[in-house]
Amino acid sequence: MILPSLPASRRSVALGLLALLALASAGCGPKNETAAPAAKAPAPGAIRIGFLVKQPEEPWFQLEWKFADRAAKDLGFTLIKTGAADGEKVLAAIDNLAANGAQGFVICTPDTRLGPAIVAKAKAAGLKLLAVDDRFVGPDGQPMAQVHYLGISARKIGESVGQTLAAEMQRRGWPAAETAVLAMTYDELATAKERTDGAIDALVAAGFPRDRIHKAPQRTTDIPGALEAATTLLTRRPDVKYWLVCGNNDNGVLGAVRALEGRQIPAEHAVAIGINGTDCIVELEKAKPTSFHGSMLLSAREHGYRTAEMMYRWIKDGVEPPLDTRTVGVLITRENFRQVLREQGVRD
Ligand code: FCA
Repeated sequence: MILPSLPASRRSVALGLLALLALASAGCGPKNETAAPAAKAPAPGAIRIGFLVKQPEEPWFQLEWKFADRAAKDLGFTLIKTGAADGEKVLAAIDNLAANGAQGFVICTPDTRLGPAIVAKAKAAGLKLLAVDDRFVGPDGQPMAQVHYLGISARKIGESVGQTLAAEMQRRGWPAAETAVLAMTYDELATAKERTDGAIDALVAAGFPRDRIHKAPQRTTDIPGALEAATTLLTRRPDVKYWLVCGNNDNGVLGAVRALEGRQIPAEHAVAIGINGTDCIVELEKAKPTSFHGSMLLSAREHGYRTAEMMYRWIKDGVEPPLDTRTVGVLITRENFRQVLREQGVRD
């Protein structure tokens, strides 16, 4: 069962079923010894921590894993990495972690509405839980504030994208009447919506006309999904000469850049700024500049190393992590990316 491909109504039914299944396994399964709090903390070498990510093919998540691996090496615990692209895989992975003697896990869920099912399952298995990147959403559609979370300051980072786009437009002397914004959106995910809303609001605050801001909703958050959405939008707006591009992350913006190229729009007629800074390195290294101007580099170290370390301390010493931790982003461009990536330990 792949939930993201189901229509919205069927999806909520499927999610409900998953939640019920998780609850059922909590109540009716064989009596679960691990559900009771451990009498004493496990020895460091016996600590096993899971790290589940929704899109293991995305460089961002590979880097989170790389930093989590480093934490495991430094602190002496075992890290169990799993890619889980749908709800069924997530629930199976949690079972697997419990069977393998893990005491907790960090997760970027493939669907934030799986939150209640994941919480129920983790509780039944006696596993500690920390959500990273994408915050769980409860049945009321609100963030599950009681679930420990580390994510980005999404709105602020989006605003920086918008401010940078406005400044680049001004520097190039593009008239507003010939310029438009292409916002690659994925509003189903709160952190993604906050990012693009922030970028759009900052552009409007800088004086950009709201009616020249066009949203291209992505069906999937990978490059093909973005390419398709951007191509549809660009085909409908052949009159625009200059484009400013923002989006949820690097892959969304890269899809738009490929779509602009497909429409024969010259690289110097567009400025595109991504978020992550980790999935655009090849793009920034290209000898001939594309319209991909830069990206807000997030801290994969904080999201990978720090979350794993928080989980470790929680299991070993009983130190509960803060409920809500937010991280910042810094702009990287063709001019500074090599140096910043080196300083951040992303690249040697
Ligand atoms: C979400 C996005 C990722 C990354 C992360 C911090 O999970 O899908 O690309 O931006 O937030």
